[in-house]
Amino acid sequence: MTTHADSDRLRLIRTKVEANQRLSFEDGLYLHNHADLFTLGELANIVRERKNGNVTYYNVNEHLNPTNVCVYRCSFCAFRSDLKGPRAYVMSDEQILERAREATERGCTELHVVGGLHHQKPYEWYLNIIRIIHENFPRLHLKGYTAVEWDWFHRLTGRPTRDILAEFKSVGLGSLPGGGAEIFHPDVRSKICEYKASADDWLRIHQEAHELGLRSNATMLYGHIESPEHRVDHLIRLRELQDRTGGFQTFIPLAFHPDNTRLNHIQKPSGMTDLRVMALSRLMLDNFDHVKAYWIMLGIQTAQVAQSYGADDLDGTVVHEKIYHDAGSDSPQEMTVAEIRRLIEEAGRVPMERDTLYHEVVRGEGPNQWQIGRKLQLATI
Ligand code: V47
Ligand code: SF4
Repeated sequence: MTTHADSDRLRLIRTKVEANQRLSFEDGLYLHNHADLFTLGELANIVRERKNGNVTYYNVNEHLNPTNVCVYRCSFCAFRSDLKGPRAYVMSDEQILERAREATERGCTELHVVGGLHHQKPYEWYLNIIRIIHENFPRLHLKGYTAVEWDWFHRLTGRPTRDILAEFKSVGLGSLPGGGAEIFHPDVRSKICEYKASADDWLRIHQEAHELGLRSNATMLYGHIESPEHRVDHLIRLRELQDRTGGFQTFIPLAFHPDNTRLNHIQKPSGMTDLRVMALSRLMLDNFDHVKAYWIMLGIQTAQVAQSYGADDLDGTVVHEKIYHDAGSDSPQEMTVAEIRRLIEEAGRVPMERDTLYHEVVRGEGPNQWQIGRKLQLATI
């Protein structure tokens, strides 16, 4: 039940949001636990429209997961396989290049490259993937490898992650995806993915990437064993790094999908929770330009509604997604550009195709005929 004290608190938070002032940890927790969803959405929409007007972005992309074999055993993961497991696969260079060719022929501007940490593959294997794709298909932006993978490359070679990032950049890496962040708080991280890169490693690696001129994304995996405090703490740690570097582009809240995981006794988060976390993220991350409703993970309906709860980006056409489909996602395997645009227009927003770095994409006749246009910022829309 809402009390007078409650409504005073909410009024104060509303004043802060309207004045473009930063929300505290306590504000975030209060919003998470007490604000009704409608109010939360209304407040998040103020920030969303201040930053991105009425536009919702999308991109034309495909995913490439070169292997699902992984030395780690994160309890939330249905994608990974043991080295000799029946589902284990490793793509050959030919298969990798074929995927990049397919992406190019479909008019993709981006290939999203992430995978498992294979017990037997050397550092050069991962480097070569970026090198050969870039040499053969230089127009494809390669958004590749999570901080967990960069940390693994450090463990393989003993070299500093900064040098490794610089080497990958020199052979064609374009930016970093936001995966591997999960929940930063050690009370949770130690239970769901104890051996892989720590929160400090994740944040340091993104800082190094930003210092090298590589932009990156950030994520938060919610809806498993974490509490509201852990979610707000996670968002504030990201906000603090963004204050220092300004290198993050987009935040993507990721809803836990339990099927085929060791946490399959947990129910997947409801649509109400998805929208609450989306709106809270938009409000707390006042220094992030974009918040993405990743439709593969949210489902098409919730992604559509999320455009009124803080989200200004739907990600892409996303062909060959495995991580969520292995964990029970019943979203389709891909969406056509026409479908994405309809989803956006039906929500009363204006669809705009972007490249990975948020430049306008100007399309000609055939799928391959596209040019990168101006940098998309609210002031130029
Ligand atoms: O790091 C794994 C998560 C992430 C499950 O940067 C799961 O543009 C839910 O980071 N249920 C990979 N989540 C995906 C990712 C991503 C996706 C789309 C766009 C971008 C971007 C990044 O998926 C992993 C992990 O946090 N994950 N298993 C699961 N069962
Ligand atoms: Fe491996 Fe990534 Fe799955 Fe963890 S989430 S088990 S690091 S593939």
